Amino acid sequence: MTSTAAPAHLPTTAADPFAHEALEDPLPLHRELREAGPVVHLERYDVFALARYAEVRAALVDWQDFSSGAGVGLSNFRYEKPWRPPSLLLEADPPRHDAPRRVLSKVLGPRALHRLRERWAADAEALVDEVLDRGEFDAVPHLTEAFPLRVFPDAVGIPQEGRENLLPYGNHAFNAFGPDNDLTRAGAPRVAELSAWVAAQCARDVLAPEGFGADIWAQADRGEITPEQAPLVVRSLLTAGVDTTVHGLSAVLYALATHPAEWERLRAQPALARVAFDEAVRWESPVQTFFRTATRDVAVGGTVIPDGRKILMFLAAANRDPRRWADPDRFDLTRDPSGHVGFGFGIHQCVGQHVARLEAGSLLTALTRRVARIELAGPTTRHHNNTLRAWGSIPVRLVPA
Ligand code: EJD
Repeated sequence: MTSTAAPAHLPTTAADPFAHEALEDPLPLHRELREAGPVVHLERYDVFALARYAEVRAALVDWQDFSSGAGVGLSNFRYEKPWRPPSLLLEADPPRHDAPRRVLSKVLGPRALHRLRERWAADAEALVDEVLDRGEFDAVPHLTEAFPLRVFPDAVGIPQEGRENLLPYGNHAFNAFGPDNDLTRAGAPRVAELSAWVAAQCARDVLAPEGFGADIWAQADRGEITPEQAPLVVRSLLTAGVDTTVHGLSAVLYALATHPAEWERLRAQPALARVAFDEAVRWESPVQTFFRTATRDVAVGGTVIPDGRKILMFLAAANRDPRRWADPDRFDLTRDPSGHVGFGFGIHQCVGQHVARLEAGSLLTALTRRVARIELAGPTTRHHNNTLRAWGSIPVRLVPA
């Protein structure tokens, strides 16, 4: 790949946002990048970084200049072969992006969610009863992984067998947006097996007669997408729908366990569940970063990003930019977190965000009804991923109400 020398006035850094030190605690790097300027050159990968709210949001909205079609990872599909057939939604620009997006936004829309509401509320109450019996336990496997795995694969309509593949597949897909580092390489041995399993779940005759999967195929019958596109649209659900919600739930649970006054506020006012989840998505940014590719020489903050070059957008840094947020490091249920870029912004903004909010709302509501206190019961550990900010372990003690 050819590279144009960065303009002399462009701030530059040798920092590696995908190194373990940065993944363990990215906040110092995010501050450094925001303060360095509106655009910063990342020497190590020879890419451009945006870390301020205004520039990140403007780039997310400007899909014409900041394209997704060359991939939203470091790998530039103009020059490199993607590790799997590109997503029809995520890794596509208009007009090709639009029909698959319309289909998924209908399938995951208010009518579908209305049908799931009561069932998910009951599933959440049953799960919270189970963990209350445990008293002290690790909230990651037993709560924040358990709940999405209990409700989401059934909602899609995939068979029981092999569901243990969902998290490892997603974990690898999100690592693969980053560089070819130890995390990405660690996933490589299972890529073929996991990809084959995921692809097999997307076939019409494997999917249950009712569910998001069947609904996607029904849209193909109506001519909204082609029968060739349908399996890849199902694949998007299976790729983006599990790890993201797991880590979003971990974020809100950790936030509430470590902010007892906010937990009390939520218990007193359970209608704040959605604010709590969105504030946790802002505060933690489970999806930390992804890339765009410049489609022409594009001016940002007094520098020019040349055509074809990758731009790394720091959603997490934007979500704590003091230029936009008062006291940004504070997890605060009295703030209005709307406008955060944790779900992205513009035409690619998370199409599953209402599903995620329903999952979180169901679980948080069940917790507020049955639990008086959530306390950390031991040291937490992070799970490192090139794209996702995740907890590996959150030992908690739940005190029943
Ligand atoms: C994603 C950053 C897909 C897909 C869609 C979205 C993501 C990943 C995969 C969510 C990326 O269509 O396969 S946040």
